[in-house]
Amino acid sequence: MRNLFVLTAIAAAIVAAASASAAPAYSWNLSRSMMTGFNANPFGEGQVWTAMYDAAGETLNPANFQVMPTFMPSYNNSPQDAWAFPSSHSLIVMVTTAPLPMGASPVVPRGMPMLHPGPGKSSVIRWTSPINGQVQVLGRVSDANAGCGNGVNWAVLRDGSTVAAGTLANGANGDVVSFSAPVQPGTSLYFVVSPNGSNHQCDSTTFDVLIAGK
Ligand SMILES: [Ca+2]
Repeated sequence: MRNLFVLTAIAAAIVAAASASAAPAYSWNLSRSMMTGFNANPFGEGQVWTAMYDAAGETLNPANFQVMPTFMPSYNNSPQDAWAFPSSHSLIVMVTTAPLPMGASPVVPRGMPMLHPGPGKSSVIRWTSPINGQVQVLGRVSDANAGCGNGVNWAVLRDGSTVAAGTLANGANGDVVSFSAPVQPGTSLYFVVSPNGSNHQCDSTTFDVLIAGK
């Protein structure tokens, strides 16, 4: 009887191990990816994420999106690692590596994805699907710096189509993004922050994103 119990336990463990390898967790957490491999671009497990910018301005057209060229750890001598376009002031995609004080605004916690557009240019994070199925997307976008400026425009695109969009007043906290969409390998979602006209000052914007697929 005792041997039968042991054998049953071993069999159950084998089944559990087999199912664990056969059914990977189809979830992608932008913060987790940025905290564990942001020194590459694309980045994250499976390299599904890419830090980008809109080379043509604020077009919301993925044909104009280019890969951010330069990794800048401890950007501006502050606790944020960034992919940036150094010759275009403040055009950056970043993650906080420690709590980041933001003047009059709440401190941004460690591990928060942030985008900062440049003058008349959007910053972008792309997620490219490795699966064929359906994804549920949940995000939260917030103007992280009330110190100056006129707020930001944000958008989420699925390939060339706008799925969600909004405007945040200066310092506004914040908008929720929630939708479900079909995807195939190569389908891209784009998380875009634009400067709201040409005023990009104090446009640091948090963009927390979880994508769950099945
Ligand atoms: Ca602005």
